Amino acid sequence: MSILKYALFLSLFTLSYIPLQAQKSTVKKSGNPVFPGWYADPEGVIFKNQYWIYPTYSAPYNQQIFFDAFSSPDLVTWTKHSRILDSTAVKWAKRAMWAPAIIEKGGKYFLFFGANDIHDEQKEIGGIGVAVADNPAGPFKDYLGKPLIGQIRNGAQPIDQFVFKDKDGQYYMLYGGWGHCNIARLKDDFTGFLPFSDGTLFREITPKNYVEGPTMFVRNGKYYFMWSEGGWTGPNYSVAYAVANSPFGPFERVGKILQQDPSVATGAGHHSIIQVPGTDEWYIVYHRRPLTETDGNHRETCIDRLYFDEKGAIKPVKITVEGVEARRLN
Ligand code: FUB
Repeated sequence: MSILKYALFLSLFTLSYIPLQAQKSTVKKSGNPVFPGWYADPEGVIFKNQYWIYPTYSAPYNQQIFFDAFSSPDLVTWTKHSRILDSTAVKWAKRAMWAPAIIEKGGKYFLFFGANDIHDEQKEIGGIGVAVADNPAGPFKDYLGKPLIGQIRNGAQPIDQFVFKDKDGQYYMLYGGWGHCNIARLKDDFTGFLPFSDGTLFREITPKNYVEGPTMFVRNGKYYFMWSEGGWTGPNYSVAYAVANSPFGPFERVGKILQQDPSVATGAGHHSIIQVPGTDEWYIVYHRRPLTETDGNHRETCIDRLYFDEKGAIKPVKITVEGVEARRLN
């Protein structure tokens, strides 16, 4: 080979090699959405060193008759578990099966869900139900044979429940649509509720601008209460929060931390929070609508990082197309 030809070969080789190397050193990311399909109201949790997401199947109400779940060892690779709960296993649930929340207790997995989109408890059966399984991937069976909450209390539609375990081991349910949020003390076996000292079962803790989708977690001894604001079918759906010294508040709205970004997506809301156990690493799991879509149900499940400032305030979330870096659990 002549020197000229060799130089040409060398430069061509170098040119094609450099981008490949750069690509190899790029950190693996989840991308957003983290899995394909129209899925909303994602409940992100960790079971046995795996991440799990339990979303609403986002479709017209009469087609919302089952739940799929997704699991991942690292937030990047997701496995779909189809129809972990189906309306055929819940004789009172006919449609609009929404917004799952799940906890593990004593080796059993309890999946709480809304069903039937009730507006009048005198005329309709529905509300918040609970299903149980021996495995996070199901199959789940109806636990009670009837709704756990089938009434409208304090103006709250019985949907969008979240189950919160307090520091003393007491489980609470926070729930409610139509701009009202209630908290209730769950019985140990999740078959009903225990009265508060004033005899009531459902205590209203609604903060300013609350619409639906409550969730709660504790960090550094403080109770962070978060919720969705705006209308879920529109671009302005968003998430705000408050902080208190108790799960009952009082909750003074601090401000929005999740909302649309005109360069990324609209309607970012109805979220959940994952903390990597034993660390101060936090993720927000939420849904949003692609910029190309206006159909209310065209919602996708996404994950981004959640950060706090030095005073414990939640920093506004940067919603991304890239998603989060691979993060395995030990
Ligand atoms: O997915 C159905 C409903 O949309 C949920 O219950 C609301 O919170 C909203 O996200």
